[in-house]
Amino acid sequence: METMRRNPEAIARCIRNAKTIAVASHINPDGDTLGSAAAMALALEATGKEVFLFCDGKIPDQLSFLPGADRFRVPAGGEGPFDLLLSVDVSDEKRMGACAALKAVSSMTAQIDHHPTNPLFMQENSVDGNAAATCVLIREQLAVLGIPLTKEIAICLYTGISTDTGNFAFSCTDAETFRVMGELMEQGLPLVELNNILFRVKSREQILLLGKALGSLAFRGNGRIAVMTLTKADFLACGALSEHADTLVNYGLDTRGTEMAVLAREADGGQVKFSLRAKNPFRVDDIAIRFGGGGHPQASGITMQGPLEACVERVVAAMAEKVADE
Ligand SMILES: [Mn+2]
Repeated sequence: METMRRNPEAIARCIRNAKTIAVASHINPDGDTLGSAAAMALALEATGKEVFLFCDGKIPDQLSFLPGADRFRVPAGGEGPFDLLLSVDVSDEKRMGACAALKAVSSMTAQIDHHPTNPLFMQENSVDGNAAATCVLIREQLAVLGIPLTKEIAICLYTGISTDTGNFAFSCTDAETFRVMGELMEQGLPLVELNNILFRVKSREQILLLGKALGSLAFRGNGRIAVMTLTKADFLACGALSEHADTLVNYGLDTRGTEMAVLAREADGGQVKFSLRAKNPFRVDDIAIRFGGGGHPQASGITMQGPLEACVERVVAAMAEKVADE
C-alpha cells in the first residue's frame, strides 16, 4: 500500500484560498485528532482566518485542558457555508460521523492524516501512514504555511504526539517525533504538567477498580495467561463505570512470563465484555473472531452473553490452547 502521500503544499493552497474554514475531528475523539484541530484553529486564526471546530462526540474530560476544547460543536444542520472543510486524523469518511454532512456545504475539502488505510476521501489529501501522529504532519503544515509555533500550539501538538506514541513507547515513535518535540520544547512546553494530566493522574474510581482487578488476578496456562475478572458488585463497590476498567488488562500482560492477558467484566443486560491482549508473536484477534468479537492481532475484544465464569472458562481454554501450541 502506498503510504507516503504527504502533500502539505496542496493543503496550503486550499488554506490560503479560504476565509472560512471548518476543521473536523473523528468520532470517539482522542488526543491526536483534537490536538490537531485545536492547533490548526490557533494557527489559522493567527493569520486572520475564521475557523470553526467540529467533532461528533464528547470531548474526554482528560483533554478538556486543550486550548479551544470548549469550541468543538456537533454538526446539527444549518452550519456553513465554508470555503474549506479540513478533516484531521480521520482515517475514513465513516469516522467523521455527523461531520460528513459538512462536505455538502463546503466549497473545497481536504484532509491531513496518518492512517495507512486512508482511502483519500477528500479532494486534497495529505496522508502519510508512516507518521507517528497527525500532529507531526500538522507541525510540517504550519512550517509550509509559514506560521510560527507558540506555546499554546505546542501544547496541542504534544498532546497528539505523546498519546499516539504511547508516551514515546510505541514502534511508530521515530526520529521525526523527537525533532518536532525539540521544537515544541523550545516554545516552553510544560512537559511535566502535561505528562501528569495525560499519563499519570487516575480517577479514584480507576484506582479502586484496579485493586479489585488485581485481587482477582490468576495465572493459567502454566503461568503464561493472566486472567482478571470484574463483577457488577465490584463496579458498584467502587462507584465505577465500565470505562474505568479500560486499561487494566495491561497489568496482566505486563507481568513477567505472561504471553496473553484477559480482563472480563460484567456489563449491562447480563453480558460479559472481554479485553484480550497478547505479546508479539502471539495474537488474540482470531480467538476474538471465534467468539463473535474482533480487533487487532495484539489487542482485541469480545462481548458475550453471561454468566461470567462460564464465559471466562471458554475464552481462557481457547487462549491456553494457543500458548500450548508454541
Ligand atoms: Mn492519530
